[in-house]
Amino acid sequence: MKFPKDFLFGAASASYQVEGAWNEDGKGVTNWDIFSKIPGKTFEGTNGDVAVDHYHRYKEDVRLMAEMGLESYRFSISWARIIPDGDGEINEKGIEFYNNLIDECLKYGIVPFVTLYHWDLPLPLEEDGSWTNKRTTNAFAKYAEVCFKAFGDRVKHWITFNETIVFCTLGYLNGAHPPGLVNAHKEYFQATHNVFLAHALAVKKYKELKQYGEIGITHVFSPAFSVDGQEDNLFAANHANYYQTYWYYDPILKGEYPQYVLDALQKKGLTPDWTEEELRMLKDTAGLNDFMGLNYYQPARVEKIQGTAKSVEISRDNSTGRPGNPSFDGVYKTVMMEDKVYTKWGWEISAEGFLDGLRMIKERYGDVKLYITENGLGDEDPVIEDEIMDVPRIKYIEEHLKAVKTAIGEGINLKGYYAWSVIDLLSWLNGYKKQYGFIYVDHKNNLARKKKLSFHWYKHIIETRGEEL
Ligand code: 8VR
Repeated sequence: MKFPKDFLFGAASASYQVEGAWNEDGKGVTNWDIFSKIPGKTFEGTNGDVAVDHYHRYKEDVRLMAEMGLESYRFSISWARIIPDGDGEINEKGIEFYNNLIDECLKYGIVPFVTLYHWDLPLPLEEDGSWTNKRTTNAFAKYAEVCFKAFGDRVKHWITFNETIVFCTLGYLNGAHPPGLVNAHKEYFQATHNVFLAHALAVKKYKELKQYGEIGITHVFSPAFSVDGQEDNLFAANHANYYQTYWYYDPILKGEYPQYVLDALQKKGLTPDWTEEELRMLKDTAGLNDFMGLNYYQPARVEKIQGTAKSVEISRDNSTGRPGNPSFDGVYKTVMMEDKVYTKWGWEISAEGFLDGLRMIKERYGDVKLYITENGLGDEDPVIEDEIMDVPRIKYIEEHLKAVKTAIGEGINLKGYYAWSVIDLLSWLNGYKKQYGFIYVDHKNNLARKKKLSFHWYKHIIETRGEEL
């Protein structure tokens, strides 16, 4: 079987991780411009000031994507390039940059798939309460509208937010992302609600503009499974799915929060401040979502904590996706299992978990249209006689694409696959050591680009529409 004709083979990036040019052409300062420079926050103090210089080299990069046969490029817009202070004046130079990038993609027939928020927030909003302040919510709606009007004639695929769970968990529970708060439970839930509301406002606006494209959100997809058949661990896995998946997916796809979590929040005094009108807004816009984007790297293996949990430990290891953290409420923890396979950063490799998770999504949310908006292998790539032989990455993507194919065969409405990442880029917390790309960037040679083995492999997969998988 070949993948259907309308299925998009793509790859992804994010503004802060690739662009650099952090203070050029009128761009405002962001939360990450500041946070990454606080000693100890990132691996070897790396930051996005230059990143891989995509801002200046986008033409070369898009040409390489075209050579690879890429059908779609998912990238994010840096809010602070468009509206430097968050909710004030528009910066025409910022609009110009993304116009050029979009036009460059279209020149080769590459479909631009645009994320509005991939974690870089204009500093004035960050300093005024970040996502706990509804000022940020309203500012986002305005920023989104500016983007729809500037780019919507050519961009027909929009993602509002990337991985709300990650920037809220790392920002408010374990201090590893800005604003760097630890165990701020109330703020955490408030921030998630304010993001869902911002998403709803943007979706409503997008539909009012009648640009006839599609809009959705991208969430982490990390389905939780019990480590065994024991009752309390099965309970823990279900509990984890409520907090880690349904809390995020339900307000978007069902327009309401899961009652199971609401009841617990009320008991603990953690219910976000919201109005009836806001809740109605979520309800009214749920049906307007065109798709859900899933970023899948690994499932969660869950175990019930007996007794009381240690509080969240703030170490880089625990903040970068390696299992081991207790849940904020001390009910369960994620664990590494002996019979599973892990990457060098401790992320489980499991295409089966992916497929089982997709079935779980179909069961709860029906036929919603899905895109895999990220999936890939973080590795230190082997270099043999000057060639980047990233065979483990090929294996990883191959297995996951097979799972996608099986899912489509089962009637799961999957319309595209975006490998993370198109090019090696800056990892938020792991510097340049952890590579994900099809294109290598030589940091010792003026950031020169070089095709990896996986580049040629993915090109073949796209050409043959995955027939051999
Ligand atoms: C996703 C993020 C993306 C990347 C990839 C890979 C990190 C990284 C944590 O959570 O959307 O920005 O972020 O995962 O892993 O290493 O930078």
